[in-house]
Amino acid sequence: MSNALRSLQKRLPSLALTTSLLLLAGLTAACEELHPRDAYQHPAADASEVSAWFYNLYLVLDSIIFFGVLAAFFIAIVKFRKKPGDNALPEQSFGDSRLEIAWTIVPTLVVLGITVPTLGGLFELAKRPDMNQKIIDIDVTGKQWWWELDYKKEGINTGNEMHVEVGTQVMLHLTSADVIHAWWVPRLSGKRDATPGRNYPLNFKPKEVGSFDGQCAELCGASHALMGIRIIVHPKDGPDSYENWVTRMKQAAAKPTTPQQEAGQKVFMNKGCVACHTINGLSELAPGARSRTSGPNLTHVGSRDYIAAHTLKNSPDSIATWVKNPQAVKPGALMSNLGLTDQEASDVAGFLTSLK
Ligand code: HEC
Ligand SMILES: [Cu+2]
Repeated sequence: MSNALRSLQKRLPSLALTTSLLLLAGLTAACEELHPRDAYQHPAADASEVSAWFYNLYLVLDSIIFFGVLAAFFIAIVKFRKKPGDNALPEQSFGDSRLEIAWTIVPTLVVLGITVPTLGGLFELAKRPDMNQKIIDIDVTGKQWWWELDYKKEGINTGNEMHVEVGTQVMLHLTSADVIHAWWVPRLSGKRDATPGRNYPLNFKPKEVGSFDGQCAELCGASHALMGIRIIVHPKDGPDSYENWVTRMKQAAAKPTTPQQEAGQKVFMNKGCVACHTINGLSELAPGARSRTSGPNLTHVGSRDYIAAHTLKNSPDSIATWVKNPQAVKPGALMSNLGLTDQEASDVAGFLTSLK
């Protein structure tokens, strides 16, 4: 045995101990603060509660195994360490059927203990919800690099920020317009692919009012990392209720009230924006207009928390930055750089911000 190997062998126990302690410290630190995408300690819907239950089950089972193996390891290195002056060959053993049976049965039981409940969980998640209750149906289309959200029954088309109601069943119908994307808002449900030509369901019932962030979970091109999601869960009553949001969204866009907003509206109508974006009550007035969905519907863009799929906090400044050079914000963004002047950019930003 080389010297290096021998010294490594000597240091092995302390190395193993340090690694385990570090791991443990990392785990406890991770448990402390509420991360916006932490599904396992703070699930906020029935579907994510199922995942959280399994996460915790595996955590317990795996910890038992991990610490069991670690204990056996330490016992072995202490008990069977070479004693000074003892140069005899250790006792040689050749096969032990009790041991072999044990290490066949125990892992089988562990695997079964994980598989059986997991299958139950899969069926639970795939169950079609009771259709005799209020259901919010939303067609979700993944696009490079944003999400089109279509509420067919309500007649609302919007992007990136999904609004739903606490305690009400949500049914998503996921597809894609280009490559494979994946919908993932961890605190509300597991991941589901959005695949071109397919329609995959994803069901959940939110239990908590608030904003929940997510992310496209499939490597889908240059700006995959900038394809975020936000779900806003509204209360059932009060000024901030889901029904009030629906009523607001069904209204046509606000009319410009200041000279800057008027100038901005002209930029929108004359600089090519209508080729890709719809503003209900306005785009129809453009020559040859029809509903355009290659870019997000902007009828109420001023009421979003973020723009460009959770990439920039919504503000007049960030809209101006975005429209002046989308690719600088989001590499490969499929919005043309229309060469707006600073004035045009800030006018159109003022106009779009007013569309609450
Ligand atoms: C070639 C099509 C196209 C044209 C033309 C276009 N856009 Fe876009 N726009 C897009 C796409 C695609 C996105 C989504 C980009 C992303 O998030 O990856 C977008 C996003 C936006 C957003 C952010 C919306 C949100 O909710 O995230 C704003 C604001 C916007 N465009 C304004 C404009 C304005 C103003 C013009 C005209 C000066 C314009 N766009 C011209 C395609 C276009
Ligand atoms: Cu994607």
